[in-house]
Amino acid sequence: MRDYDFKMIEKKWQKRWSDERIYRAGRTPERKYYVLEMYPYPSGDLHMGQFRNYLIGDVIARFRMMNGYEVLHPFGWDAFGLPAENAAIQRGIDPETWTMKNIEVSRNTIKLMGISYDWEREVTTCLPEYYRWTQWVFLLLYRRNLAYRKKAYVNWCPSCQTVLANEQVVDGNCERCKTQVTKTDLKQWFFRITEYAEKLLAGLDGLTQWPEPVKILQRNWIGKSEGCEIDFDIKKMNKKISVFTTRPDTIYGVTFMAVAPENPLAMELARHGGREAEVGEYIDRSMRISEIERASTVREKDGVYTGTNCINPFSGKEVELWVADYVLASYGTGMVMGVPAHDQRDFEFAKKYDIPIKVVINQSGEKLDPGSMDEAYVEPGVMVNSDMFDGHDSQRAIEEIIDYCSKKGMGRRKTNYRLRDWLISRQRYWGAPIPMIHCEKCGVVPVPVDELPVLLPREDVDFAPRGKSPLASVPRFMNVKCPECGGDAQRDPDTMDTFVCSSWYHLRYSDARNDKAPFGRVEGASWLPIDEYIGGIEHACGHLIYFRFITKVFHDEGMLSCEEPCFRLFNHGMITDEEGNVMSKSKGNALPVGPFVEKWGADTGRIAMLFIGPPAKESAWSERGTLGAHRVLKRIWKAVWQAMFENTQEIDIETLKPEELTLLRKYHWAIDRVSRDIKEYGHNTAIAAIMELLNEMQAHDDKGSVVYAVAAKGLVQLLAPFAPHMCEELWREAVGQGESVFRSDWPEVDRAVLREETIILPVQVNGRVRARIEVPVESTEEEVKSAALAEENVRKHVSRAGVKKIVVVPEKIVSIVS
Ligand code: ANZ
Ligand code: ZN
Repeated sequence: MRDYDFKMIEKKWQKRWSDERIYRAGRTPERKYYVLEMYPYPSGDLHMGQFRNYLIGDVIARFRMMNGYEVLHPFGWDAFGLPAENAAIQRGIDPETWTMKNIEVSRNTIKLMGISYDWEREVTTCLPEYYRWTQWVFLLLYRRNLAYRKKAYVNWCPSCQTVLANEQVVDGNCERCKTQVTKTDLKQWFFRITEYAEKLLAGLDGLTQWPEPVKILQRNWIGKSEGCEIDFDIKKMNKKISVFTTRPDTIYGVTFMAVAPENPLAMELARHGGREAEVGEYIDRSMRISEIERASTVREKDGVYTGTNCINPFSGKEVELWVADYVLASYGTGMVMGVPAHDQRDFEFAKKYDIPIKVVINQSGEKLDPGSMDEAYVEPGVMVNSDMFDGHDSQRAIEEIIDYCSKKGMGRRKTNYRLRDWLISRQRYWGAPIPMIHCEKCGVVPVPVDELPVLLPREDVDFAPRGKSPLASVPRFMNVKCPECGGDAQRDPDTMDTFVCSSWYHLRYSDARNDKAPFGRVEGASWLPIDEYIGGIEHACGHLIYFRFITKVFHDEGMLSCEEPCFRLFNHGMITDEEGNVMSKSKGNALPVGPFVEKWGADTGRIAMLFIGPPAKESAWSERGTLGAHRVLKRIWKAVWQAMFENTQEIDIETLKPEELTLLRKYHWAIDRVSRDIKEYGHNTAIAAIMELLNEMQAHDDKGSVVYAVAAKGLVQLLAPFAPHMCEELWREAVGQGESVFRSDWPEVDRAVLREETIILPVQVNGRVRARIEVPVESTEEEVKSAALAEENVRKHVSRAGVKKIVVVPEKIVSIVS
């Protein structure tokens, strides 16, 4: 037996795998499996904590390879963005040099860990060969009328003379110079994601293998609400205003109206009411508060009267028009009808300014007295003080009133979404230039597709923020000829949000070197959708909505057959230090990979990382874990070398000694466990099963037996996805195989050996049998539950709200309440 010389082994196989291109994905696979981990931002070197999701994905990719799939497991870099620009400003290196250096360092670190990426498909979003197609995506959206320009408010620091991102505004002040931030309006590019609100919402129902929390976050983010718009006449002004409400049943309780400060109507009403000064001052003040603070339920509501009134179309009563900053300009019509008796925000507002409170909905049987209310009554009930609707059930009256409004021409049915269009312009240098040209004569003209990419200028750029895009001061870049009239024109000086780059990278991987199109139709159809996508939950409402949106646009363009980018999403837990702080460079507790691998080897790091706990849960990294993992590998190394692989007779169960049968059973049990656990993200328990098999082998006296050899050979295969280098070495040198272990067939469970009995259990959903499942008698409760929930017909009957309760009566029935 040789020593376990991990340094030699890891170096040797990393080179061989790369030379033999064993991770290379084909063009049009027959039986495909696409495993993807969210790509990183190259801000320096990658540390150990960041490897968890890459390792989780790597095990799955290798497992699928051994199960006869053609696997696509690619990698890339989210390489545009602010940190590169800041580093450039601070250290005087240009952003590209800084970024490419980080990529180089991180790539080597990944290679050290032996992850099965197909480097021939690597994408780097800041390179022209990639961002050319990001620009193409922009033009695609423009052509489909999904990209448009409008004025929008942005955070503005009057001292730095620059636009600030939300995260650069701290307590209303500029992060850098502490000056109070104001708002300014700039013409900016938007993607019309709201056009896809309904599709994005409906699509969630089909994503049965997405974590429920992500879907809930997306549903709330899209925030569909159904109601109506009601029109009010403004007094002594030939003008109507409309408000969006989900509670038209409270229309008789309106005692004031409120307009958002940004709404141009606010000043118009103030002028009409002769209160320009007061209102103007109020607007200035409220522009300094962020939307988040404004929408906060705890902040005291305030506002100012415009001096103008309007008429309730139902009651004919006159009410005051106010400006209030709890009204959001970007939602509904940027106006609300104030119903203090039945809306808490309106209640607080009315209390503060002594506005009347009129109760129009009573709890059945009980009469509410406005004087004694200390909060709004928001529940449904019976309508009162509402003319012809008195006595009606308020819930039903919502529909009646909407119909009545439409019939009388006083309003219309309306569905609103919280989702806003996606602001993609950035007044920054380090991003993909927006491929548009501004011509005095022709207006806004797209750059012709065959002139892409619009290259980011590398020299003579002043990155320091000066209140406009850095590109605006590079004449070489800005001055162009108009593609339409040939006259002098200007480029758009803005760059795109980096979330645009990542909204389509999963598509590029299907055909990463294509220089005629973002990807080929055939390649896209062959590889997409992603089979498993692994990353953090923090992207639930950003990237994970954007990439669904862009995928749907490609689908509608006829370039993709799938409508969703991926059907299975996994959110991994974070790696922390022993005190429970998330491992990160900024916290100073990041474990560098290079020295670790030097000391312990990549395989030890991989086992330690994957054995640390369930992949979905947060887990603490420890020295002890590393030591334990290293010892296990050494034991396995020894146990495998002890086997006599020349013994290849067929095993006849009938003639086996009891000790041999025990080992053989354990082996088949381990195959079953490891296979199931890898599919269900139980990487840690899969390793535990391999360790149980190892214990059984070590307890086995006759290391020369055929059964021992069979178990040892199988163990090498089962462990290969987790500790690929050591297993490849054992496979070729100890077991004596000529081809890579990753080209071998995953071992098969022999149920006859397991002698596993199964039973059939009925599965009820809300009291009715919807399926029958066959499960092993020894299944745990969790296994029975997940088998039940995996049934197609069960899923169909579990309502959108999900599972409320699930009860397993052992060996009898599974009952689900939904
Ligand atoms: C009158 C009313 C009475 C309302 C009542 C609620 C309760 P969702 O469900 O989130 O869509 N609203 C409308 N536009 C607004 C804006 N631009 N800024 C702030 N609030 C706005 O909320 C719809 C409700 O939010 C609407 O229904 C409106 O208040 C308010 F007892 O109208 B409601
Ligand atoms: Zn022109």
